[in-house]
Formats: sequence, C-alpha cells, structure tokens
Amino acid sequence: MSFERFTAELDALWRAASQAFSQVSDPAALEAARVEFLGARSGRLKALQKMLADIPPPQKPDAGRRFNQIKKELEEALRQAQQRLGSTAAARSRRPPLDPTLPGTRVGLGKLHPISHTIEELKEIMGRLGFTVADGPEVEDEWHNFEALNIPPDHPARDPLDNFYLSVAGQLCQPPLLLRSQTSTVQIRVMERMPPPVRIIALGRVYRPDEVDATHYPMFHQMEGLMVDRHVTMADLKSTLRLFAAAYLGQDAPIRFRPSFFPFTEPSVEVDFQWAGGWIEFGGAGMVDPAVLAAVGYDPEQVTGFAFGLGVERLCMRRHQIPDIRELYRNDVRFLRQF
Ligand code: FA5
Repeated sequence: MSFERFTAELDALWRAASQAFSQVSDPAALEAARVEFLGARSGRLKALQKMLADIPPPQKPDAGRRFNQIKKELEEALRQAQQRLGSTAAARSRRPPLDPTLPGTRVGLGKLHPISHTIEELKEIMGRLGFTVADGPEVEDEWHNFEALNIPPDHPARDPLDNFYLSVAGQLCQPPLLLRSQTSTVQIRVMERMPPPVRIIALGRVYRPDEVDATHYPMFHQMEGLMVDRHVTMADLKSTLRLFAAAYLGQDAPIRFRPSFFPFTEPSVEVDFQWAGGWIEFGGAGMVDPAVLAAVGYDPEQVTGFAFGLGVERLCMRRHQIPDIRELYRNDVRFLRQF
C-alpha cells in the first residue's frame, strides 16, 4: 500500500471515529463505536495497523508516527465521550489501578457488649468457687417472683406501680404475669426441681420501673447466688462474697456489709463497695429464710443456706470506672469499642 493511500485512509478513519464518539448518546452505542474503531482484535484501526507492514521502508517511520498520533487522538476522544456519558467503562477507567501489594481494608470485628463480657467473667469466677449456672424465665408468675420468696399479697414490693405486670388488650393477664423484678425467682425454680445440696448462680435481666439516673436503669442485670447444704452459715456467705469481690474488683477493693431486710432472708445484709470516695450498694444477701426453704419442700431443720443478688451493671461500672449506667445502653460504638 502506498504511503498516500495509508494516510488518506487513516484520516478518513479519524473523521468517522471522532464523529461517532462525539455523537453517540448512550453508553451502549459508544461501546459499539469503540469496538468498531478501536476494537483490539477486529477494529478498523487495527486493520490499518496491519497495513503498515506494506508501506515502502523509507516512508514507514513517518507512517508509524501518523498512525500513533491518530490512535492517541482517538483514544482521547473515546475517553471524553465515556466521561460525557458517565458510562461504567469510564468510571472503571477513572478508578486507580489495583495494587495487590497495598495492605487490605481491615474488616470491622464485632465485640461482646461490656455487660455480656462482665457476665462471662462473673461465671468464670463463681465457677472456680464451685457454683454452676442455672437459668429461669424473664416472664414470671407471682408465686416465683413473690409468694415463694415470702412476699405476701399486701407487701408494697408487689405494687403494680413498682413492677411491670403484663396485660393483653388493656387487661392484666390472669393469672398475673410480670417481668421478673429480681433473679431471686431462680432460687425457687432451682430448689423446686432439685434436692439439696445446691450451689448455683443465675445471671440475667430484671425489670423495674425505677427512675433513670447514674446508677439506676429500668432494665438491668443481676447475679443471684444460692448455696443450700447442711451447716451453711453467715461466715460462708461473707467469705464467698469477699473472695468474689477480691477476684473481680481486686484485692485492694474493700467491701462492707450493712444490716438490712429482705423478706426471703434472715438475717439480711446489704453489700457495698467503695468508689469515688464513698460507698455504693452493689447487692443484697442473707441467710435463706426457713419459710422459703419450707415453700419449696426442703426441711429447714436439716439444711440452711445463703443467697445473694448483685447488680451486674454496678460491678461492671466499678471495674471499668464507668461513672453513669446510661453509657452502657446508649449504644454509642465509640464508647462500646473501648471494652
Ligand atoms: C434484690 O433484688 C434482692 N433480690 C437481692 C437479694 C438476693 C437479697 C438474695 C437477699 C438474697 P435489691 O433490690 O437491693 O435486692 O437489688 C440488688 C442490686 O441490684 C442492688 O444492690 C443494685 O446493685 C442492683 N439494682 C437495683 N435496682 C437497680 C436499677 N434500677 N438499676 C441498676 N441496678 C439496680
């Protein structure tokens, strides 16, 4: 092929392709034009490139330069058309090339909520002290939440304003059901199904319509403990709680016992730890009242027991220096990520 004919054909191809690229109005048509003119296998430019071989040698370098120039211009015209149409091909070409040597994007791993984490730790510590884990329902009847725990019908703790009773279509369920207000319910359920000796803990949610402040929330968690056997004494209760506090809060975390009252324990105490220059209550405890042992069919002449119920949130707060219980339930991942 002569040099003149080659350049004429190259110019004709340039005109046709430039016109096609600038006139197409959708990405599919542009892609068709790209394949027709610049297709790597059977595009028209490729066909012309093959003809370069037939150009007489003295004119070959010139022909090659013209060819490269036209190719570059057409590729630029194509790129502009792709940009104009916002085609995916254009988007792809704008993306930086893949560099397999760069470090990968780290996948965000989930974490246990601090309360779940605390529960696992408490189970582990109490497991070492010989306590196994028991469970009970969050929706309870009045027998397990009150009566068997020596809380009679006229007791203020049963006031509907102090509990979440369940209702259907505006009517209180009959027989009444409520969201348990304490994990002491599990004491009863365990003793009902097994004879002594018993040495269990129960960890779970409890519900009370308490006003929210830095140390109170309407839903919180308790760890109940119950040990019933021959000759269990108050000394066993106090040493168990001291061992637990030393293991969870540290040897240097003093706790104190204050005389108190619970209908289901006698004598009863409240347990405090020291924090921020003062004392904060983290649980109640005592010797299981003989009436409770009798209610589940145990013989109070043969066995005695101790029980305790500790606030899991308050333990977790003390341990991690969290000043406000609401932080635990705000669901702010910046806070939760720290644990
Ligand atoms: C009880 O719930 C008794 N059942 C504990 C018990 C068990 C006594 C066995 C004797 C024998 P009290 O209402 O004090 O006790 O609650 C126990 C702990 O739960 C409190 O010390 C506190 O740490 C936690 N707690 C109570 N109310 C809330 C609340 N609204 N928000 C967060 N924690 C709470």
